[in-house]
Amino acid sequence: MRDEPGPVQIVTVCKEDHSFELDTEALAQVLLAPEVRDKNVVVLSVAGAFRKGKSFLLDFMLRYMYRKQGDENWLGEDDEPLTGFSWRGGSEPETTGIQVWSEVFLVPRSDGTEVAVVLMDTQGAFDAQSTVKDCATIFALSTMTSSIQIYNLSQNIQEDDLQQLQLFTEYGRLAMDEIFQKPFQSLMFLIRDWSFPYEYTYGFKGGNEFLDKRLQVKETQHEELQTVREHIHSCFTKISCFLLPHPGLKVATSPAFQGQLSEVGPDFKEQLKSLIPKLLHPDRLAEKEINGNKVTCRGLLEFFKAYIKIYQGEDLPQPKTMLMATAEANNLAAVATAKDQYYKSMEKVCGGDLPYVNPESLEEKHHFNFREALHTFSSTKKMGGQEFCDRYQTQLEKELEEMWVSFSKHNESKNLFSAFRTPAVLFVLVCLLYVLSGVLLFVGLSTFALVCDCTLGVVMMAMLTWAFIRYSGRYRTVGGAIDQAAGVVLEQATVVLNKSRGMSTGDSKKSS
Ligand SMILES: Nc1nc2c(ncn2[C@@H]2O[C@H](COP(=O)(O)OP(=O)(O)OP(=O)(O)O)[C@@H](O)[C@H]2O)c(=O)[nH]1
Ligand SMILES: [Mg+2]
Repeated sequence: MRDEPGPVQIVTVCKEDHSFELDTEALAQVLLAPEVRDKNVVVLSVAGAFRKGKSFLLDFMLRYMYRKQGDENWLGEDDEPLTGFSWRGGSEPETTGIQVWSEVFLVPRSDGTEVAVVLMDTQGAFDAQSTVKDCATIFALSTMTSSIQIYNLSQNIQEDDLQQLQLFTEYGRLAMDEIFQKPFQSLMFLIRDWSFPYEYTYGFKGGNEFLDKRLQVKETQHEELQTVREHIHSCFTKISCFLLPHPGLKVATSPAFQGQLSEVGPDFKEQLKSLIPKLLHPDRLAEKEINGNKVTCRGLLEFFKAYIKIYQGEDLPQPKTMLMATAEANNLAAVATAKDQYYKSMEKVCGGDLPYVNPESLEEKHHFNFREALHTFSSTKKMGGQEFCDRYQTQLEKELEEMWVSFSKHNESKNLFSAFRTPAVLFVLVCLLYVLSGVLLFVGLSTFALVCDCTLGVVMMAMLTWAFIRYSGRYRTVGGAIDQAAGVVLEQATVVLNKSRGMSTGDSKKSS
């Protein structure tokens, strides 16, 4: 026996570290029920700001699904409390994460097929505990997994509603493997408490006219407004809008209201009776498609698992508040300008083909330009406050230091001696070995002289190899090894020379 149907929490948001968890078992229990698992799935989700009656609306959809057969009065009795997804009055958020109804409804269509309908409720966006990333993830996940997303808005479509939609859908698009022409399916703007029926009538007709006007892209519009609209058009295959009247003051303000229809405004009831059957009409229910293929309940479970993994990973960029994003852009631009200024000034001193500069005077120039670049950075107007800017200043200092190291190395490579250091060392080594071998042969130590000759041969081979590598530019690792070996020899020789010089000056001091 199955339990009483009810909401099932499938995605939870951890309040402390803002991470997401998918309850695979719970979702599997819903989606892998034997009678539905191989049916094509329709997912209807409701998303939007918190405390705007999302769960309340879904509960009327549940009533419709349970009672539609033969019951004209599916909306309910006058004194019947409204149950289903948990909803309530008050100012604090109610729904968390993502929930689905435990029962998947099988709906027969006129063509003889059956589809499985999943109803999905989501956590309200922009509450006091969620970050932008939390809201974006919930919205993106529900949009990616649903075939009909209802964007629940209050009173009007404001420009910031469109901007949020753009941000959230872009976040969803990022997570999808390929960029499709239209990555998501159907989007329905549902405007609650519509107060201007004399301009646009309640329902789909007025709604679609209103939406057309709002989403119109005009040549005369600012680019920012155009981009938002084009983005929204490009993301969804179908966009519609429904204008719903205010449900009455009892619904909105009474703490004792339990959902009894007697206290709901007649206009609201009438529009619900029009909206819900249209939305859930068997032949209008759009099946979930991914990659152009219809998805079954079983398939949906796999997509859920894959998508949540993407949002749990570290690969996606962090969506931020508008202030944070703007401040970051300001600071990055200031860092880039300062770096550019430093680079150009140093290029004038020692860049490209300019001749070798004395290291000390180059360092002086570096310090001067470094200070100038930091000054440019700090005098550029930036948002985000001092502490935020300090972080970018540290980054700038680090990057300038790296540039300085590379400039100084480049300058060093122009020094004629350093260019010929390796052959010079090898040449001196050849001469010394030659003389040493002669001396050893003279005193009769022919075995040692032979060793010397062999070493001399090796060094000469190294010299030739080095010359070939420098000429051809190939086998550079071998060239690097020879350079390194010559460097070590030179270093050791300098140490020995310094030591012997130190000893001799010590001796002369003692004797004096
Ligand atoms: N003004 C107004 N209030 C409504 C409407 N529909 C429901 N409400 C009331 O809004 C309040 C919140 O309803 P919920 O369904 O819990 O809202 P929600 O959007 O699911 O809230 P969260 O789960 O916290 O995001 C309840 O007191 C409802 O009576 C509506 O169309 N207009
Ligand atoms: Mg809710």
